[in-house]
Amino acid sequence: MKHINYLFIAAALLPLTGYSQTTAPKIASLSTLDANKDQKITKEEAAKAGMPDAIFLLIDKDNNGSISITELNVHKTKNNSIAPIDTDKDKKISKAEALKAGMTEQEFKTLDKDNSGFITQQEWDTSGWIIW
Ligand SMILES: [Ca+2]
Ligand SMILES: [Ca+2]
Ligand SMILES: [Ca+2]
Repeated sequence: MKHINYLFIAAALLPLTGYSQTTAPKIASLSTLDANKDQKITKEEAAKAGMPDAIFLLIDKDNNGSISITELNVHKTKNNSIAPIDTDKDKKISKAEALKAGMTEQEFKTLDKDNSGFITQQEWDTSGWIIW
């Protein structure tokens, strides 16, 4: 299993092959997105976390050039299914699926509150992470 996981990660890290790179779902935590902790996400901060401009504009509802926590939560309420990163469709995120989507092992441990080895939709809902 270990080897398979590494293969997945290696595939996810392949630089700009143009294959699945643009359509693969990305995830990030609020704390990663808001690098300077001022409770808003600027375009620069979003870009650094790998968020495409189009998504930024979508979430920045009032078009003031930054995403407030409120705007982020509105987006999260509407786009919070774990389905895009639940590749084997068992309704929970395994560690392999999480790492593939860009989460670190430490972050996975934090989100997997009951230590089941999986992040459930419920755990995800309260996590402060978003998918785009
Ligand atoms: Ca900020
Ligand atoms: Ca805004
Ligand atoms: Ca799964």
